Amino acid sequence: MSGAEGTAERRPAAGTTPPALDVERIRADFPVLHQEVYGKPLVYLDNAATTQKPRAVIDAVSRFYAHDNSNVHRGVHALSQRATEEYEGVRGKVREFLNAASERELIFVRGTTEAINLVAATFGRARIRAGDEILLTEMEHHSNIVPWQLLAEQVGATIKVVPITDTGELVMESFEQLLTDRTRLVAVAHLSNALGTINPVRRIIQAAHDAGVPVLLDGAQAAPHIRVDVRELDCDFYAFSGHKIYGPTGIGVLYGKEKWLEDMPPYQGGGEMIRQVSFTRSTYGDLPAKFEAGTPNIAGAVGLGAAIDYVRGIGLDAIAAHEHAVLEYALAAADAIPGMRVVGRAREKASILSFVLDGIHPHDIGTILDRQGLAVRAGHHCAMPVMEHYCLPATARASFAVYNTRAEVDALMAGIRKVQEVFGL
Ligand code: C6P
Repeated sequence: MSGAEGTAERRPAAGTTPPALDVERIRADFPVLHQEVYGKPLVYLDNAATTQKPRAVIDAVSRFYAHDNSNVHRGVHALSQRATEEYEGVRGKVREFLNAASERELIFVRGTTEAINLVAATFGRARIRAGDEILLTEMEHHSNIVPWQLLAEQVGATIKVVPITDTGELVMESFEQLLTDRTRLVAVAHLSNALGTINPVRRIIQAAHDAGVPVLLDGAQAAPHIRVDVRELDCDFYAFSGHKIYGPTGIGVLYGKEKWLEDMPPYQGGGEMIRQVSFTRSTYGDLPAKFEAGTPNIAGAVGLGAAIDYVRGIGLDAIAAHEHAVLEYALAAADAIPGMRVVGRAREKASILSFVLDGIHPHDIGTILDRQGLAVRAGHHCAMPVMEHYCLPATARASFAVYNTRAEVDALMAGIRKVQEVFGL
C-alpha cells in the first residue's frame, strides 16, 4: 500500500518540487489495472469519467459491510454507534481535505450532479427571482447547466454565458461585462472535463464578491487533481464526486459556507433532517442533517474516507506534478502525429487530452482503440456547448490519473497511428 497510511497530507516544503512518484508501487494498489482486454494489457485512460479504486477503498467498504453495517444516527446499539462514528468521521476527513471551517458546512450527496441540483433547488429558489441572472460559462458540464435552466424556467430568471476562446480559456473581459447588478450567482467549473482548462477561479471569485455575488465551483474534475482549499479560494459552494477521486460511486460532497446553508430551505424531506414533525408543521434539524434526508450512503462515505486517506497519503502536489508531466508528454506526442488535433490548449491545463483525427469519427477512434486495450471516452462528454463552439459532433478523450505512465501514453499514440492506418490515412 503506497498511499493510505495516516491522514496527514504529504506536502513538499515551500519552494521545492514534490518527489517523483513510484508509479509502479501505486499501480500495484489498483487490482483492476492488472488485466487484459481483447488479449492486450488494459490501458485505462477514462479517468475523468470515473477513476479505478485502490485496494484500501475496496477493503474499507467490504470491512464496513462485514463488521459494522448498521444505520446511522438512529440506534443505541453498538453497530449503529460504530457506523455513525465512521460516517461522521469521514465528514471530518472531508473537512481537512477541503480545509472547510466546520463539518456543518459539508453535506453528503450522491455526487456533483446532486450537489448542484441541491443548490439550485434551495439557494436558487429562495434567492433567485424573475429578471435575475445566473452566470455560467460555455465550458460547463450539463450538470452545471441544466439545474440552472430548470430553476430559470421556474422563476423567470435568465442564464448568461461567458464565452471561451479557441484555446479553451474563458474570455475574462466578457465575464467582467456579464457580471451585473442582476447577477445572483456565478457557477463555474474549476477544471473543464472536455478541455482540461483550469479556470482562474480566484480572479472570478474576487470579482464576483466585489459585486456581492456568490460563486459555486463545480469541482468534479478538480478535486482529484488540484489541492483545493475552500477557505483560501473563498468560494461559497464547492461540489465534488467520490468516484472521480478513487472512491465509490453514489457518494459526493457539497461544501457550502455556513451562512448560506443556514439560510437555505431544506432540499428533500424525510427522516434524519427533522427536529419535530406534526401534521400542522415540521421543524428541521441542524446542519448538516437538514440536507441529508433518509438513510445516507454510509458504505459509500466510508469508501470516500479511505479514498481521501489514500490521496492525502500520496499528496495532491505530488499527484498534480506527476499528472502534469504525463500530460505534457502526451501533448508533445500528439503534436508529432500528422492529422491529430488537440482540442483545448489552455495555458493552465490538467489531466485531459481531448482530440480529433482528420477524416475519422471519434466513435470509430474509441472503438478501434478499445480493441487494442486502450480505454478512452468518445462523445460530447456531457458538454455539448463546448462541442458546438468547435463545430464538432464529438471528440476522443484520454484522461490521466495518478497511476498512468508515459509508457501508456506511448501505447495510446501507437494505437492512434493504428486507427489512422485502418482508415488508410
Ligand atoms: N463528468 C466525464 O466523463 P457526477 O456524474 O455527478 O459524478 O459528475 C457530473 C460532472 C459534473 N461536472 C463535471 C465538470 C464533470 O466532469 C462531471 C462528470 C464525467 O467527463 C461524466 S459525464
